[in-house]
Amino acid sequence: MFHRILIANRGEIAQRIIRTCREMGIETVAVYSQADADAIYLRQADETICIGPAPGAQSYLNIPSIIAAAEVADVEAIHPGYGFLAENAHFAEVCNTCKIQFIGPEPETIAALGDKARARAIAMEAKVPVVPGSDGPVESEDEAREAAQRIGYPIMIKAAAGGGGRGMRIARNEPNLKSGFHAAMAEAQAAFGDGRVYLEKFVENPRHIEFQILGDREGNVIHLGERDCSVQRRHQKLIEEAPSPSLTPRQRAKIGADAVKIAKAASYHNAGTVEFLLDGSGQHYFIEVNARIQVEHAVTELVTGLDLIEQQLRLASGEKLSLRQKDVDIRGHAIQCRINAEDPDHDFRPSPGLVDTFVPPGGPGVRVDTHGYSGYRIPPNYDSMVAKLLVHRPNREGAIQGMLRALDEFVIEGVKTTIPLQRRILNHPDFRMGRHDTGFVERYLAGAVSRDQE
Ligand code: MV4
Repeated sequence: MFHRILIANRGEIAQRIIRTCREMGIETVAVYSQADADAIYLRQADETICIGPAPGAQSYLNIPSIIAAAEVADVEAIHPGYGFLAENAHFAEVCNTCKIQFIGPEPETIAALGDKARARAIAMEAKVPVVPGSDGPVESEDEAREAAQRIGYPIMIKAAAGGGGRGMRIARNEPNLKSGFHAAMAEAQAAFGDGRVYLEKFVENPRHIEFQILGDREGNVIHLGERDCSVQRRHQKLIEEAPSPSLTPRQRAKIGADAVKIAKAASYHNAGTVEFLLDGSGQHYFIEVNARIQVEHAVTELVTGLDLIEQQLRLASGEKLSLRQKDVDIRGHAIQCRINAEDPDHDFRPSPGLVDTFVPPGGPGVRVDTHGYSGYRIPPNYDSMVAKLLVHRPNREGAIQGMLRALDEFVIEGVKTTIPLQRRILNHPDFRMGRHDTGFVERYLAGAVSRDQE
């Protein structure tokens, strides 16, 4: 096992990684930008190094700065957390070159899965259902039109280098496809430096189900069940839960086995997530793989009793998987609310600044992963998540009840947060019955706006 690692991230995930390292006797080196000099995770690390000015590009995304810090601090490995450099194949490659273990999959795997058209091809090769679509990227308007004819409208145009909802467009007919194809290509080129796009049949109002997987270097792969992330607004997840209220045990076993097939086909080592869409008839379709630990990993920790950061460290240091599929036991129900500092009255724009009072809830089955405290100033430079509030209970009804109580108890003064919206969603009959899909929040908010205007 490693003796000393560097954490190339900030906020709650930096703190989360430090916690596991301390329990495992691993020394931690935390890096920070000038905007994070008063961050709480810096007090919990064994060593801290400033890596640059506030903008991410000059600090948490600055590969030479981070590698220099790792060399100076003499670490054996780097944990990238989520976001920033977590899925940057070039960074993983530089770590290898410098004889620093990147805590994640190999650069080749990150690169293969980062190309969403290639990931689709890997899934097809593994005989896992994908959404009907183009055979790889479409190179011209004519090729796009012919593929769309074959697939049938509506069509979704997706950037090969995209993912997570970035660079997507819906075309409901041929004129739409023509304009959408050129717009999506230009957007993808500008955003990712890679203008390649591919087509998929547009699945209307799907549910979003993702399977947590773990793989070791001997090729053993298991899944830890799913998370249902259907409560989203503009591709920002608001509420995540496990298990999904819309999967039967049979479906869970089938889709989980498909997630494992994809991971094996991609030689996936370490922790990752395989994303699927579930349509109204219960059919699942692979969409993409996230080659990192995710924000919502703790939902899986609560229902499995595992520490996923510990699993990542063990797998990255070369250990074999310590459990088999039959050892994975999903117990009870867990829900997470991402508490973002955003202003619901102004289109959820970020609401950074001074948090005067910050009193997190507690009690049975309540977990709060946060870097917030009374007097903390949320910098405007990074994402606006201030806390992850999780509740674990024997069943879904109990978890919702506990979450409503915990949201009520949470005191955050000085900044606006998403808490009022999350309370309303948890009280909504469709959510209560588990009947919501990915269009739920936007339909509900549109309804609320039109009512207000009456
Ligand atoms: C889709 C889709 C419908 N059909 N692909 C959005 C995030 C990215 N990971 C994939 N996404 C979608 N892909 C096809 N062929 C609908 C979405 C989608 C969505 C997916 C998950 C959660 C919320 C969503 C909201 C809008 C669209």
